[in-house]
Amino acid sequence: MKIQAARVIVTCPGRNFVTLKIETDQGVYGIGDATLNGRELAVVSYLEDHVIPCLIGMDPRRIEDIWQYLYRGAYWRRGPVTMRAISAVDTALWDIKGKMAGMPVYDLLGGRSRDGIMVYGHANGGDIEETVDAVGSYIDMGYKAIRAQTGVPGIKDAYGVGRGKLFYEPADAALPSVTGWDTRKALNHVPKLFEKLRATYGFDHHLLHDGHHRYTPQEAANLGKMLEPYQLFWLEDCTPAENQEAFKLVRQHTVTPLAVGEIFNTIWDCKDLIQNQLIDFIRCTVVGAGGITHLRRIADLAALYQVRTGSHGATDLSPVTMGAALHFDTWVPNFGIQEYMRHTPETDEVFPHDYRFEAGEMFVGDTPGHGVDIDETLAAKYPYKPAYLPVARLEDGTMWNW
Ligand code: GCO
Ligand code: MG
Repeated sequence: MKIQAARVIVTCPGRNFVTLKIETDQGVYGIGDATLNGRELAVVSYLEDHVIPCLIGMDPRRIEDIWQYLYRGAYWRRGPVTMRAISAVDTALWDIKGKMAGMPVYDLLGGRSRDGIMVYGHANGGDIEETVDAVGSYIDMGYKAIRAQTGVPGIKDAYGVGRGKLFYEPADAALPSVTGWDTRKALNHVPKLFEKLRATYGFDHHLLHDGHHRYTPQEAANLGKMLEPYQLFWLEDCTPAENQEAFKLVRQHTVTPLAVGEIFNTIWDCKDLIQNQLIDFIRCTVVGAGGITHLRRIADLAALYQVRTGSHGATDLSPVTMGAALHFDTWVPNFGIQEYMRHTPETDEVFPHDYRFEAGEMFVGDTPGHGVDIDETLAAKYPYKPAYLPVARLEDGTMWNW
């Protein structure tokens, strides 16, 4: 069996997605997500110019060998562009493997560990009252877990506050828009949101919050301590994680559960965090961290230290990633939770899939492979549209972490 052809499909049904399609000489094809929000075209070139020429003629059944070839063979290892390209190839090959075996990917991995996958949605609002209402609407939709983000008085375009109701789309301009940040204002405000949420809805639902890399370790520890009475499911990206040791300081001061990893791209980014039990959930994804093959390694390491998975699942991860992630989540023994921001209807039309949402959980189908396809005719109707993530500056103009 050989890889006969492969091509990259870029489409923008409301936002940009990059999809790799690998075709074999036996008429079976597989698809993988290669979307890197705001840097999509870098991955397109990496795949078209440096990966696809090497793939032609390879045996698609050799998933591990191809992974090792693309990782070690690049010489320049790791990084979001390289690892997204590898992820896309890996995911497409697992899709092919499932189709050839007539089995859904979760069965190839080792079968079901659960039926339903608990997911969390994104509730947000311009102020605390709006956000409290938004959380109520997610509770009404049946969600058991809800992330809450609110506008902060005095901060321009606070992170996570969308303009629509269901869809917060951060890549909002052809060149980066500038948002503001002020940690003191956030620290004075965020605990009030969760105090109000618990007073309104009690403690029956999981509440999550995303710090989005904004705090220093000491500030993150302070926020974690202040949130303890509200029993969050997790505080995410509380401080930048390039320095994994920074989490030691946070961990010393708070028992608020910590989650990190949506921007990680290999096990090396989180090895120390996991081995020193500095986090409770690892957020790496199928699309970002080397595909199913590498994410499985990360999850197995995490399991040794009772760290659970909590994969990123924002709108900028395509339905291909969502489908593959749900198969992974159905199998992985140390599952924690899956982010599910929902996609727009036009996106769901471009990417037909068999997963479904019901009463706060997602369920995969039993279609062989990962159960997601791409309608190339429809995809062609939505040409690429340049879109960048915002940047953030402090009030004195200092560049900060968006
Ligand atoms: C999340 C993420 C997103 C990211 C986005 C970047 O927790 O869902 O932090 O909000 O900002 O995925 O492209
Ligand atoms: Mg996040």
